[in-house]
Amino acid sequence: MEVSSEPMKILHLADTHIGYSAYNKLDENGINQREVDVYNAFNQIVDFAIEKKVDLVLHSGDLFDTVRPSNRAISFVVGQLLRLSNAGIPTVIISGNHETPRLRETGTVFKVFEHIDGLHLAYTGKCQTFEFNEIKVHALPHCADKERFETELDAMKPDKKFKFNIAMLHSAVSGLAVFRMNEFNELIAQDSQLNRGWDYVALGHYHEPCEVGSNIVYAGSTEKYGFGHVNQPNGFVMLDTEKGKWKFHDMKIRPMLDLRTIDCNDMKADDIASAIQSNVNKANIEGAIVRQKLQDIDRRELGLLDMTFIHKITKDALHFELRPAAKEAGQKVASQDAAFDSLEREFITYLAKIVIEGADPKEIEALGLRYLAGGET
Ligand SMILES: [Mn+2]
Repeated sequence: MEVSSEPMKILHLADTHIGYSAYNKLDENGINQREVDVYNAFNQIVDFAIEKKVDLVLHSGDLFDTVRPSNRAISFVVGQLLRLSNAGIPTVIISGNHETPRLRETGTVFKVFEHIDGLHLAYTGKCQTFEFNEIKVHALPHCADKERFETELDAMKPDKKFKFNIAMLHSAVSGLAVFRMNEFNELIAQDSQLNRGWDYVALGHYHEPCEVGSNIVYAGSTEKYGFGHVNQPNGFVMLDTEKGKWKFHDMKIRPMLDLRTIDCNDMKADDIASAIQSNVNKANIEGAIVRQKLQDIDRRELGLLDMTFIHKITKDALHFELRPAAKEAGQKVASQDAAFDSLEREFITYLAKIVIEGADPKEIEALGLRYLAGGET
């Protein structure tokens, strides 16, 4: 058999978090609008892959938002993977920390996809390799066990028999800079573990697209799942194996706006409402997800804020939230906003999403929060 030496166009994406939903707005079919937005982002990328006739799709983990996605989320993904399969586009997917069960007995949603033609899955906590002509993909999924992850990662190396070697993993990266999500079960790779002569490292986990080292790339997330990376672009990466060059493609998604923080010191409720109105008027909030931070607001004035008025001036937004950081009598308190993406909050959110076998979630939560407060790990 003659092996083709055609250069390949590879699409790298990650962190699609299918099944994520938020806020109260429903679409015309009664489905949570943010859940639909997250589906739409994935759908857009599959459209692009088919239209541009890409040769290979790599998904670097957190395909799903949870270990047990809904039937709707699963059937949506089956549909999209079949579209790629029917178009003759091979796809490699590794599991991420959001969808990997802690215990094997829980079973994995990835099993559902095993019979799709051209789909290659790595989800059993060990590195698997897949070959596409002169390209070899070394795919390391999330591991429930950190030591296992280290062992697998350390054993990975480019195969010189292939022209182009790609490593895929779903983890934080630590080195001169640190790229992490502060998630309870995240794994961390040292950048030295990634600098081993790979032609490309397709990373998932960190939701902001960025290059950690030469051709070591986070594709970023395809949507925004909170205000954590509010000002960062969302999309995917296109990689050209001939030139070894990659390019980030920005996608059009629903706007998320963090309005300018209002310093509420010495302000009365009416003045604060006017300041909010002024911020809202300056922004285009139609259909957007909007947050307004109120710094050092007096608790009394917060209680007097005319919420009917604020609701009226923000009704065109998909979602509008106020984030007040109250001022205690005579003393400044740390902004509640700082806690927004805190480890504690992340931990509680995470617990709510997972199923813990044989344990009381409330006890786990209390225990975890105690550890976090004590700085123990
Ligand atoms: Mn993620």
